[in-house]
This record gives sequence, C-alpha cells and structure tokens, in this order.
Amino acid sequence: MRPSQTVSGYLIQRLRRHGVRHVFGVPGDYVLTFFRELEQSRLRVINTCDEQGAGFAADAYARLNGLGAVCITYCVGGLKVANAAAQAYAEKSPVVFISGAPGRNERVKNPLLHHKVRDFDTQMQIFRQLTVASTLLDDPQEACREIDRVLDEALRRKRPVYIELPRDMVGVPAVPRRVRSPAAEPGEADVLREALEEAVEMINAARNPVIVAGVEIHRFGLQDQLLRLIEKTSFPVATTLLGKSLVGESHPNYLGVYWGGMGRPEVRKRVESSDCLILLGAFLTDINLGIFTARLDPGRTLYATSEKVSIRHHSYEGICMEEFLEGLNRSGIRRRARPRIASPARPGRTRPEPGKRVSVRYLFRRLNTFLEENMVVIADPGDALFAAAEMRIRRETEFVSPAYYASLGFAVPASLGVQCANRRLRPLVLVGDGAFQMSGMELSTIARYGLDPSVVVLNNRGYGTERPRLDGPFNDVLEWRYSRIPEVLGAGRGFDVRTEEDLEAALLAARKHTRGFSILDVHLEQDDISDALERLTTSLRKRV
Ligand SMILES: Cc1ncc(C[n+]2csc(CCOP(=O)(O)OP(=O)(O)O)c2C)c(N)n1
Ligand SMILES: [Mg+2]
Repeated sequence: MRPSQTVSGYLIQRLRRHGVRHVFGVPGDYVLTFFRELEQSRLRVINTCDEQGAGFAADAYARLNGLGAVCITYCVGGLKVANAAAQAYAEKSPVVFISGAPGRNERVKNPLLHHKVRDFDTQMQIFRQLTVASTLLDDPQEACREIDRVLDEALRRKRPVYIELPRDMVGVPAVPRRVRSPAAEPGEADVLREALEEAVEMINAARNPVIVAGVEIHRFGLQDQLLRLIEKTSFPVATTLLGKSLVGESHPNYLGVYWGGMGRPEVRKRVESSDCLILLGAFLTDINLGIFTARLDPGRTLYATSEKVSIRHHSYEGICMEEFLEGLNRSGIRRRARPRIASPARPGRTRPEPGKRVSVRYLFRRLNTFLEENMVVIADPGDALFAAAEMRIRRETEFVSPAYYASLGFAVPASLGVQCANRRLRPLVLVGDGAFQMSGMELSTIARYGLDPSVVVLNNRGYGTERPRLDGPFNDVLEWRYSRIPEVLGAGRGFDVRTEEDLEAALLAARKHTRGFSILDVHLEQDDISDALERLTTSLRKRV
C-alpha cells in the first residue's frame, strides 16, 4: 500500500499541502510508528529536548508560516504541551497538535495502560478546551474527513486543533473523501454596506483619525490591505504590543506601540486624543491596554475584529474583517495631510564607555542600533519584553512574543521554530535568566540542527519583574554560568558581558558567528529595570 493511502499518510499529505515542512515533538511508544512514517515522508522531524519546547517552536513556526505542527505521545507528552496549546489558542496561532494514543483494540475492558490518567479520553477532554476543533481518528471511514475538518478549522479560525491517533490506526487504509473547505464565509452584504456607510461618515467627519492595528491583521494575512488603507488615507497608525511590528516600524505614518500608560507618552496622547479611533483586529487585553491605563472612549471608536464590527456603542454581527477592510479601501474616505511624527529614536549614547557596567537602558539602546533587516526579535515575557517594546523593528512581523498569555520560556524554543520556518532569518533572542532556566536546554536542539540565533540572557539573578511588587527568596534563582553552556553542549559560542565594551565585542562576534548559536550572559544590577517596567510596576502597585 502506498503511504498516502493510509490514515497517517493522508494526514502527512494534508499537512504538506497546507505548507507544513517541519513537525516538532518527542516520540513515545504510542506514537513511534507514526514517527517512522513522518521520518520517511517529506516532512522533517525536529525532536526537541522537551514537549513544551516543541509546542513553543511550533507556535512560533505557525506565526511565520501560517500553520505549525507538533507530535507527541499520550498524556506524558500531551499534557506537557497543553500550556503551549493554551498560548496558541489565546494568541491565535494555528498549531496542529497530534498525539499518539492507545490502540482501539487496547481500550477494550478499560485496562490500566501506562500513561493513562483517569479515562482514555482524559487528554482529549482537556484539549477540547484548548483548541477550536479536535478529533479521535478511530474510524477508518471517517478519518480523512475528520482530518480535513480540523485542519480547515485551524486555518479558518487561526487557532490550534487536536488530532488523536490511536497507534493501531497508523497503517489502516484511508478512505479519502475531501469535503469542500468552508472557505471564509462571506458576510451579509446589507449589513456590510450599512456598517461601511456609517464608518466612512464617522471617519470623514473626524478631525484626527488614528488607526490602532492588532495581531489579527497579521494572523489573517491582511497586512497589505492595512498598508493600502494607510497609503490611501495617510492616517497615523500605532500597533498594540501583541501586534508589534505588523506595520514596518520605519513607515512614515507609524506612531509606535500603543499600550496605555506603559508606552511612550506621545503615542498615548496621539491615540487617546483622536476623535475617531479605528481599532483593527486588536485584542483589548490587559497588557495591550497598559494594565487598564488606556483611556479609549467607545463613543469615538470604530472597532473591527474577525468576529464583529462595532461603531461607537453598537455592533454589526456577521461581517468578516477582510471584507470590511476591503470596503474601507474602496470607499470615499478623505485623504489627510501626512502626519508629522516626532522621531522616537531615543537620544542616548550607544558608543561604549571604557569600564562602564552595562545597564538595561544602554543594552536596549545598543541592541536597537544592532538590528539588521534579516533579524527577528524574539522576546520572552519579563523585562525582556517590556524593554523590547520600544525597539524599532525594521520590517514587518519580525517581532515575536507571547505578549498576552505571557508564558515564560517561550523565546529560546521559538527561535528554533522561526529558523525552521525561514532559514534566512536570524533570531535575536531576549530572555530573562528565570525564563532561560525553564527552556534554555532547547539550545541543544538548536545546536543539533546547526541554527545560529544570538541569545541575550538578561542576568539579574531572578524574577526581576516581580521584585518591585513583592520580593522574597522565592524570586531568586541560582546564577548559572550561561556563557559556558557551549562547553557542555560542545557547540555555540559564549560571551560574558559585564561592561559596555564587553557588550560591543560580544555583539560583533555573535553577528559574525553563523556556524552555531551565540549566548551572551549580560550581568545586570538586580534592581535595574526598563522604563516600561518601572511604569508597569507603579501602575500595578495601585491595583494590587
Ligand atoms: C510559565 C510562567 N511561570 C510564571 C510566570 C510569572 N512570571 C512573570 S514574570 C516572572 C519573572 C521572570 O523572570 P526572568 O525571566 O528572569 O525575567 P525578569 O523578570 O528578571 O526580567 C514570572 C515568574 C509566567 N509568566 N510564566
Ligand atoms: Mg531575571
């Protein structure tokens, strides 16, 4: 039998068809034969040190590639990767989670098979909560249809899905019966027309419209449409933190990241004083809203997401965001004069001063000038993210961070996913020491596959983000010798960075070192934090 005529072969073929070229995971006996099928297919298996690493790598891969895939074993693997599925759900990243499972024949009389928790469907029930579609491939007649159904849902709703593959189904003959994809449903024409009329009227009557673009614009592939709208209208545009870099940050109309009181005051003023705020594809999360310091008046807001369009205080249901954006582009919106936007480039020295210790401010100023066109900034939650929010990303979508769900330990494995998705990109990984200790061992996987991210560890000996709010020994971590990790792995280059001159030398050497990863151990004072974290802390203190 040709491999594509089996259930597993069909699944592999459909993943390939949807542009997946790598599958991240860790094998186990319930999924071993499927791993063999993967290995023999045109998909490349990237086996990570830990399942969570596979989940984060696939999430980052999906953000760049449009779809990602993870393959793990039953419960011990599946439940470890559940947190990554949760993040992919919360931040709209279409990842396919494939788990091996006990065979259909093994389930008879409910035996106590290893890895089983309570019932055979415990893992399935959990993943139902974390995905937009899930399936157990236990029926050869239905398997292909089910595979198509869940993959279509992942692509349509840009969220994760779950496929459970009993081990005795791997080689079972498939019965391909392609159902037509429920392509993006067109919204209702009358509702769309009415919403557009009202929107255009509101926009044209306004003195200073401003666009705030969010992550859905990226996930639904609407960046070109957004750019057309900006070119057409010449409105100034900001992004949310989660949507950072979806507009090239050197675009003349780009204001900066808007996140209430956490961001730069000029951006905040411009956005909050607008008499017509056009929010496109933005999640109004607490972090995006600068921990609720944002002051957005719904009476002056037009808000479009993939789910609905609201204009001032009322909503239009059943309109698809793509059609709405297309409609705005075709409409008679009045063009404005090009906005005058002060350069956000923070004044400050980036030339090293001999003997001077590196501070967070200096580090980020220098990293900002270090960025090149092919670099992707990947920031872990913690001060790495807060400080990176004000970096100037040159191209589109070259900033990757879980800025809403905020699970620590994302950045190192994400760099694996990013480089598999696009080998021409070079990740600059910004990660706190606490986060690094959670998943930094994926540098081992990065070394195995010969990838070359530069990893900057912000070494402040613990959970710096938490200290200003409430400190105690629970915020301390052991200080590792991060720059010596290459000795353990037998790969990569390590740099110990204490002074500005050390930083300069390390960055230049890391840039040149393309035969493996580089890791910079940047020693910071324990109480040294970014301006954004300072503002965040002040605001949180008021709330807690
Ligand atoms: C998986 C996970 N566990 C715990 C937290 C809560 N948390 C948020 S920031 C933080 C401290 C992070 O420390 P580090 O990575 O060293 O960065 P720093 O705050 O020092 O910049 C913690 C524990 C989280 N966001 N994610
Ligand atoms: Mg730290």
